[in-house]
Amino acid sequence: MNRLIVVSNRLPFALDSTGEDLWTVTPAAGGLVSAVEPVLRERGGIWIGWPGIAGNIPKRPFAEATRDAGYKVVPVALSETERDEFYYGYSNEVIWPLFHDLQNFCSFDPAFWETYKTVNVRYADAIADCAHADDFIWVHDYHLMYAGQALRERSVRAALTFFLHIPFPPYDIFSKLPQQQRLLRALLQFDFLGFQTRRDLRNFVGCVRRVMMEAKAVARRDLQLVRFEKREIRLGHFPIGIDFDSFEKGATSEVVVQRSQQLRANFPGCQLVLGVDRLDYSKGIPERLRAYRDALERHPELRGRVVLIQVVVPSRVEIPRYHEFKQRIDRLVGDINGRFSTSNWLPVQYHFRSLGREDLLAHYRGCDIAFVTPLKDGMNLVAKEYCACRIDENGVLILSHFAGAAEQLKTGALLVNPYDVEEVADTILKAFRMTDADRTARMKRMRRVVREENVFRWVDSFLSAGSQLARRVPSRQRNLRRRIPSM
Ligand code: ADQ
Repeated sequence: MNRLIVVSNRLPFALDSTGEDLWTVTPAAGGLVSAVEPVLRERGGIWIGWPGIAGNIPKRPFAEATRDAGYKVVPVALSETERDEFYYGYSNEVIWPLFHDLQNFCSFDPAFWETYKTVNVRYADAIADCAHADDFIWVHDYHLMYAGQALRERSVRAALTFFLHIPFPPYDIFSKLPQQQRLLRALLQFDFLGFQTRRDLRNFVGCVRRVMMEAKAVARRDLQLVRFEKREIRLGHFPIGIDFDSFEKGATSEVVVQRSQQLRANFPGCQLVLGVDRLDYSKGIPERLRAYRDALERHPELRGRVVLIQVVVPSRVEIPRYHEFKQRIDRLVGDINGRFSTSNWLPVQYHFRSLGREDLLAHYRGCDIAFVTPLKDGMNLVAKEYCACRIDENGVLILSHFAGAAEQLKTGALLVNPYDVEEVADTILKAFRMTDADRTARMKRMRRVVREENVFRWVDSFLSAGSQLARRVPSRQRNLRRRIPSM
C-alpha cells in the first residue's frame, strides 16, 4: 500500500489564540474532513495544510493538537497578506464565484494570482520535503490548483492526484479568467484529476479542448485521457458521499430523538421546511426566501401550516460581499415575518450560527421538507445527510438542478430551477401536499443511493483508480518528466 499524503488548504482543525499563550483547537467540519480523516487515521500517512492562523505557528499548541491524530501533520504557514490575497483573494473572490457561474462577483486583481502561486509553491515545497517516490499524493480543491505545476518543477516522483470539490464551469464562463491557460497547464501537471460529476468533467475537457491547443483529449469507454507534453493525464468523476451509517445511527440516538420531538412540539400543526447552509451567495438563500414568500402569497393554504427553519453558518464574513449578502437575508426574513406572521405563527425561524451535531441531526429528523436550492454546488452534502437521517423513510427533498447531488438523487427529489421563483413556490405546495406513500417511495430510492455511494466508496474508488496509476507512473511517465518553466 502506498503511503498517502493528503494536502488541503486547511488542516482538519483550526488553532485560535484567545490571549497571551492561550489557544483553542476547533475541529474543522465539512465534507472533506469527514471523508478523508478516518482514512488517514486508519492507515496513517501525512496531512499537509494551514492551521487557520496567520503568522507563525505556535509550536507547543500545534504539537498538542496533533499528538493523537494517528498520522503526521505538517503545517504550512501563511502571513496575513497571503491569507488575504491567496485565501480570501484568488481562491474566494476569483475562483469560487467564477466556478459557481457568478462571474460578476469576481475581483480579478492581478496581485491575487501572484500570491496564489507563491502560496501554492510553499505547499509544494512542504510536499516535496516529505514525499518519497512511491507515495500517493492527493491534493484537494480549488485553493491548490497550481500545486501540480510547482511539484513537477521540483521533480517530485510520486503519483500526483487532485480532486476538485466545487464545480468546473463551462468554457463561456471559464474563458473570463485572465489566467485560464496558466491554470489549465498547472492542472495538467497532475497525473490524475477527479471531479464531482460528469458535468464538471465534461466542462473541464471542453475547456482543455478550447484553450490548450497542444493537448489532445481522448475518451475511452469510462476513461477519459488528456495527452499533453508527452504525458497522459487520466480524468474521472467521483461524486463525494457521506458516512451514511454514522448519520443514520446518530439519528436514532435518544438525545436526537428527544430534540427532534421538542422541535416539532414548538410548531404544532405545521410542516417544517428546513434550509441549512453556510453563508454563501452560491447557496441561493435569498432566492429561496423569495420563493417561500411567493408560496405564502399565492397559496394561502400554506399560511399557518408551514414554518421555514433557515439555519445559516457564518462563513467568510471578512469578505465585504458576504457581509452585504447577510444583510439581504436579514431584510428578506424581516419582510416575510412582518407581512405574514400572526399572533401564534411566525413563518420563518432564522438562526445565524453553526449547529452542534446532535442539533443538526435533530433538525434533519424533525423537518418534513428539506429545501436545498443552491444556484450551483459541487455536490451538496446537506441533501445527502437529510436522507441518511430519515430513518422513518419519510420527508421530501426539494433540490436544485444545479447541485451535483441532483445527478444521483433525481429519482426521488423534487428538482427545481432555483432562479424560477414561481416554480419553486409551487414545488413547496407540491411537497406540502405529497402523500405519505409517495414520500416513502421517493425517500427509499434516495436513501439507497446515499447508503451505497457513501464516502468510503468515494475514497476507495478514487484511491483505487489512482493506485493503478501509481503502479503505472513510475515506469511510463517518470522518465518523460522534465522541468517546466514557471509561468
Ligand atoms: P460546502 O460548500 O461547505 O462544501 P456542503 O457540501 O453542503 O457545502 O457541506 C456543508 C457541510 O456543513 C455539511 O456537512 C453540513 O452538515 C454542514 N453544515 C451546514 N450548515 C450547518 C449548520 N448550520 N450547522 C452545522 N453544520 C452545518 C464543498 C462544496 C460542496 C461539496 C463539499 C464536499 O462546495 O459542493 O459537497 O465541499 O465535497
